Amino acid sequence: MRDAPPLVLTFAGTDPTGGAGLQADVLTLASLGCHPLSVVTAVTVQDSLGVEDFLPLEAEWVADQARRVLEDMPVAAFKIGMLGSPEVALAVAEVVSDYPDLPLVLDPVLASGRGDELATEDLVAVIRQTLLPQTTVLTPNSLEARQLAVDETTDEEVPDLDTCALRLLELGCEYVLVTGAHEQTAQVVNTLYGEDGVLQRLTWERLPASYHGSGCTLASALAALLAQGLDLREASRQAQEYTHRSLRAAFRAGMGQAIPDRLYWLHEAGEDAT
Ligand code: PXL
Repeated sequence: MRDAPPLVLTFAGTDPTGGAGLQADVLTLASLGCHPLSVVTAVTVQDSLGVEDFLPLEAEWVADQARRVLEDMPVAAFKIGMLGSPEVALAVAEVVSDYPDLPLVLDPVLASGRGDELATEDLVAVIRQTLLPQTTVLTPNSLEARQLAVDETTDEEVPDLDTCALRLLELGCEYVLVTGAHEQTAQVVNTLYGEDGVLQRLTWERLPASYHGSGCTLASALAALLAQGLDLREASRQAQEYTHRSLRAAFRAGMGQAIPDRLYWLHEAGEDAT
């Protein structure tokens, strides 16, 4: 029997479109050679246009799913996506606190691609207080970075993105990778920050469509590559490259956002052979 590939445990909400959430994570992790372990945090009702509704699981069910596999299998990395409620976030924070040496990638899912709210201010507060201090790499888009860095109960002016990222580091995460697709720039600029400031700034061609689950793809790819032992800068570069290629190969399955093809290399291999 061969050795198991690296096991990556994702905590995520289900997305019946297969575009984002748990399904995006599973496809990405498998595509990059890891075995996905998946803990459902919430169930969503959505289509390619947006999220209609969601139901968070009972927190105890989330913790039980995770503890059962964690006691059976040697997990190499965690990825956390949509949490659905403050109670679920607390339960997840408690589970991962028993594994402080494992890399943890946190994608703060605060809204859908269309902007449907997926996290209340209470949930954001729990993420700040209990999950950021346990996070190896936080992967907010620029909107999430601003929302997490600024306390909405004050009327403070939002500082620039670099300052927001430094604040997120002060809240306890080791690294922050801020993605720039939502910024009004000709190209997409993604910036990796560590305690010494900017560690890496990579620029990507701005692609023409809007994509469902691009953030899930990036965060899962990063978790997969860290599970395989790549150092952070290299994992960040390769995860962005993988995401960019998945988006380039995206297809339109419904009326809304395009779905990234996390298995793009299957078709590339086919093209080479003919
Ligand atoms: O792309 C963020 C995201 C993550 N997880 C779930 C989602 C979405 C966006 O719609 O539905 C379950």
